[in-house]
Amino acid sequence: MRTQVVIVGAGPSGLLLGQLLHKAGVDAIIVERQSPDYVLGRIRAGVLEQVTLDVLAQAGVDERLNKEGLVHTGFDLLFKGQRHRIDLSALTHGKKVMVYGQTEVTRDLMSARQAAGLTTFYEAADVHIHGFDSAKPSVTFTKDGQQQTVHCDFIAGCDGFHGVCRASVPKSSIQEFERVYPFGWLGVLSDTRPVHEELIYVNSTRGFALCSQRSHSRSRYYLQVPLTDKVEDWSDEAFWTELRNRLDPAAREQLVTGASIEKSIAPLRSFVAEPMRFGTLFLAGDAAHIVPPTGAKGLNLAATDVKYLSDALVEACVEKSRAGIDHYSERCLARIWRAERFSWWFTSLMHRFPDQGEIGQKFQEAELDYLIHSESGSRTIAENYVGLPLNFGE
Ligand code: RFL
Ligand code: PHB
Repeated sequence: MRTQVVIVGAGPSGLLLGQLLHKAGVDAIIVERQSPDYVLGRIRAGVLEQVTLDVLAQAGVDERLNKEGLVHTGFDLLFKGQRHRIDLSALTHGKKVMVYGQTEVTRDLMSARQAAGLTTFYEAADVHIHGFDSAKPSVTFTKDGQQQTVHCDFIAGCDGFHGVCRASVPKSSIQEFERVYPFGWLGVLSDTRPVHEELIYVNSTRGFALCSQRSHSRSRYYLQVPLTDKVEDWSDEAFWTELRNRLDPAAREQLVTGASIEKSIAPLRSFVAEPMRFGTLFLAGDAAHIVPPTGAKGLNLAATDVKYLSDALVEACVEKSRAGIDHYSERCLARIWRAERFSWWFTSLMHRFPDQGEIGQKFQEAELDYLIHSESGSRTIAENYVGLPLNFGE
């Protein structure tokens, strides 16, 4: 088999790249280790920046999103038992975010790919990449017991943090930066009315909590938990009791509880691999970087990597220009480090660290108090949360 680009991974990065390349007339095949249902079963991101919405519109997958997505113009910070609104729109000249689950983005991209009749190999085993230090790379895998080889011009590594692409790069060619946080997020999805119309980010002496949502009748909540906790340790009742304990009295009153339809624990880490290009191999999304989810940046960063990568690959395949691919890594990394910084900072401000002590709690509360009362402080949070413009710093 031959194609112009092999995309490894059919998560949001891989599917979005496939769609953008298709729109520009570049052929691509996607190879994914899991089944479509497995990919759709992973409950992850919920908040999309305007830049991401623009890329999804360019890919032609914004119809349902525009109908069903919830526009949010602010969120609440809760600390010392009181809630304070960060008015995103007022602080950023009218910008806003959209609450629309990653599962739905993925579903829309899958449908568009299927409607266009494009090739995706799901449940591909033993995926390996070869020859990416040359102009003739290839990807091999086993599908239904048959060994397959796809020859191509470029490989896009969209295979997430545990994928094969980054792992195939010689250690001497890549530098990795990492911080693992001493806690995780326990997430619960439930078909209950959200406690509030906007998101609530909670700093409490019992640890961080987040009240998010997927629709007017589906809630998504998170609790900071020790890394040693297991999902089985947390009954639904224990989850609701602990969430209630971290909320303010008004929210506690409004909280509607019900059976969980998904419950999982995610570890938190900051991670960046540099560079993101190795000859004819390009990394994008979680394959190259991870942010702790506090700033809601992971999927949004994946979307901008993919925007830059599709522009670069189209330039290379259609216009025969190397400018885009030569600048890909540098362009992405400038944006990535800004989002890494914001996500690390917001995580540090909102979570309880094992060694912070009472003075650490006081420092966090004093910083939050400063941020909500200072216009420049509030604006700093708001402009990072809605997402920096694509040309920031250029
Ligand atoms: P994914 O989604 O991990 O997809 C990678 C795909 O590659 C496949 N794969 C392979 N395929 C072939 N061969 C191999 N050897 C392979 N190895 C792996 C995998 O099966 C998978 O299908 O990476 P991608 O596409 O880069 O997308 C990144 C996003 O998923 C991620 O950044 C976000 O979910 C992060 N995130 C959030 N981001 C936001 O922008 N806003 C949010 O509100 C937000 N909330 C979150 C989050 C992530 C969370 N968790 C669970 C880490 C909340 C949570 C709890
Ligand atoms: C979510 O709804 O899953 C979500 C929202 C905001 C975040 C992280 C996750 O910061």
